[in-house]
Amino acid sequence: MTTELIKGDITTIKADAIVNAANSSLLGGGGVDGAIHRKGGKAILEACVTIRDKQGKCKTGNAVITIAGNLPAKYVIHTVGPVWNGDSEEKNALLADCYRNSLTLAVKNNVKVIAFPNISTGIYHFPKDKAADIAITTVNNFAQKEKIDKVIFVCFDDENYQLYEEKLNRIKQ
Ligand code: AR6
Repeated sequence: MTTELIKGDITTIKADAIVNAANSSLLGGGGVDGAIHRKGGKAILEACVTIRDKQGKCKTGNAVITIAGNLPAKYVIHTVGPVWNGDSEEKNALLADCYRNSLTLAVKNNVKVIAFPNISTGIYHFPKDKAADIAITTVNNFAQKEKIDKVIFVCFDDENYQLYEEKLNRIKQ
């Protein structure tokens, strides 16, 4: 498994799957979730509604997979990050669950290239530095990582991009 860092909009990425930082309703919202539903079209929302009808809301740390509608990716993996409200081991573990459960779902669906946004670091206010450490560590420790060819970290804002650049370069050295 290799990792790649991109600065930009995840809705433009042609990966087998892009990950959405959703909320437990799975019915859309702002941030990256809003962008994915806007550009992907209503087929994604319909697929989310079908999942909700079957299983109810998506719990924090869990992930579900849908088609990607009009997006260049094949699938969207929707995961629900934790809302930050002060340091706690529980929140850290839930953010790690998002990455691990998304990767597990990717493997199950034969996804080889997967792109992640910086889950929870926008509207959910998770500290960016800590979130980047959790994301990179969890991806690198993923048990079945030989089944994934590439993980793309897509950073939308400068601060996240710089953090990931620094941390990924440190690992490579
Ligand atoms: N491509 C890539 N990254 C993006 C994009 C984009 N088009 N747009 C924003 N980001 P957020 P959260 C980055 O707020 O914190 C929604 O309302 C952004 O800079 O999208 O997990 C959901 O429905 C930030 O670094 O997600 C939930 O209610 C990162 O994506 C809630 O927000 C995550 O920011 C989830 O909050």
